[in-house]
Amino acid sequence: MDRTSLKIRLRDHARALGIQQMGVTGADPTQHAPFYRWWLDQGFHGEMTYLARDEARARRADLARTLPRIRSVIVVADHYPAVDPPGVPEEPSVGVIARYARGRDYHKVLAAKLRALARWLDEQVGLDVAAQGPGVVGLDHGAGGGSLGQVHRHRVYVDTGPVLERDLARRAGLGWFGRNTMLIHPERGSYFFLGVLLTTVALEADPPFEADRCGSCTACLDACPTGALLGRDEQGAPVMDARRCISYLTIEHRGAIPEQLRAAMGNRVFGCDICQEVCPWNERFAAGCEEPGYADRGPGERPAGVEAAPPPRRADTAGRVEAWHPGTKTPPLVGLLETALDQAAWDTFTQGAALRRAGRAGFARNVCVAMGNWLADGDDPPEEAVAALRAALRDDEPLVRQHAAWALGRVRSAEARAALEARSMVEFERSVKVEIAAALGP
Ligand code: B12
Ligand code: SF4
Ligand code: SF4
Repeated sequence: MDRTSLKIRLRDHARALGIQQMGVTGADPTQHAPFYRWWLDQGFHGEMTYLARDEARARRADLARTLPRIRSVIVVADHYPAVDPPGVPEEPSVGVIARYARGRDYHKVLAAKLRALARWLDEQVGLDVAAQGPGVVGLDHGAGGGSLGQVHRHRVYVDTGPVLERDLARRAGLGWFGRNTMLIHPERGSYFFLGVLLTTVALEADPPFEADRCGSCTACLDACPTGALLGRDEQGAPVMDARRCISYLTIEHRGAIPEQLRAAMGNRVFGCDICQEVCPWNERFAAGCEEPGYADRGPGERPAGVEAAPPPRRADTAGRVEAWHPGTKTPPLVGLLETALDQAAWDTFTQGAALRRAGRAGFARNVCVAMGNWLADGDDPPEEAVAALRAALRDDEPLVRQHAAWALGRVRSAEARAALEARSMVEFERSVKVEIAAALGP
């Protein structure tokens, strides 16, 4: 089979596995290494130090360091549902979880599909070998420089290694870099995951996507509530200061949320889709998806395809097999905070889900901020909301207590003030004491 027909059949097989778009590019080193370095030098990556390690940076620049004899890169786009109408959800008592994280962990779902694709590729290469007759093992499909006698190798990455996935996707023809830094497909918008299969099999490359279809639009820049999107540089690269991005703050950042950015988070408790929601390419093309695992879920439900975990063994949770949680569809903030304050409920809620990455304390921190935004300036805060924040003020983690104090400080009620005063008598952690003092005011 020649390289072109192999690619066509590979694409058909990808579709059969539920992958909507696939492209192929060569393994030449990236042209974007200087930009990437500049971006790190500005400190825009914040605490994501894994992006800056020397070894990982060198591997991003040249994939042959990851897979010697690499010949091709297969890039796939796996769509997740764009379920809500565009726009900021108006109900501040409900938490907003980014669309990509409402179902099953995409790393696992997509990596499984890519491994299946790699196995299929192996079988095809094997068939070719058989067609050549005995004695020819691991035929290299490359035109020239074929290395008979060598076994083919593949590596699968879904956001799990030093690979510039969006650069490879553009090179493989899947779309362009929007001003919001997302890779946008001209017929599907940007609500998709990227996955990459590095292989020593030589396949025909697709033409890269050269156009920039943003035109004069700046909707994403105008809509970003924290000013994280800085526009394009003189070469045309879209620039983001990740330290200001709500996605970074709610998922990757481990410490306190900078106070000046808390109000801008609104009711977002995990990730952010605003710069995708306002994008005309999503307004026009975003749709549902076929992958059941990515669907959102109701109260107490696990993501589709995730089996119940064995009962926990810890003494404090012994005997509790399934704990309640409010799901990811329209979860009330109070239910989310109660979930994040209870280890068993948190474990159930995040089982098999990308949500777990924020960590229990990080997620509780995010929900406290959202509750502070919801309850600020309201004259009659719901009793259960204040009760949940008071419970958060007793959490083991200072990070949670600190943000609970901030939220209670925004609540105008005697009960909230009394809770802060009582805690100030026993609190020992400096960061929390400072937050309580600020909340109580002069
Ligand atoms: C770190 C990271 C983040 C960080 C930083 C994001 C960022 N914009 O850099 C944070 C935590 C903020 C983040 C957020 C999100 N992320 Co993220 N993230 C990544 C990760 C792991 C690395 C990205 C990276 O290296 N950033 C550094 C910058 C410099 O690199 P870059 O974005 O690839 O940008 C390139 C261009 O600037 C280009 N460039 C350079 N010169 C030039 C010149 C020209 C002319 C042009 C056009 C371009 C260009 O060079 C860079 C490198 O190629 C990737 C997975 C991966 N391994 O690639 C996922 C990834 C980018 N994230 C993804 C997703 C889904 C998200 C969120 C939507 C999640 C959410 N809903 O909250 C948000 C979106 C926020 C946004 N607007 O980007 C998807 C994106 C899919 C897509 N359609 O683009 C990826 C690919 C993961 C995956 N496997 O699906 N993410
Ligand atoms: S994900 Fe949200 S905070 Fe981050 S750049 Fe987009 S709009 Fe701004
Ligand atoms: S909102 Fe406009 S500028 Fe931003 S990525 Fe979409 S088309 Fe480009």
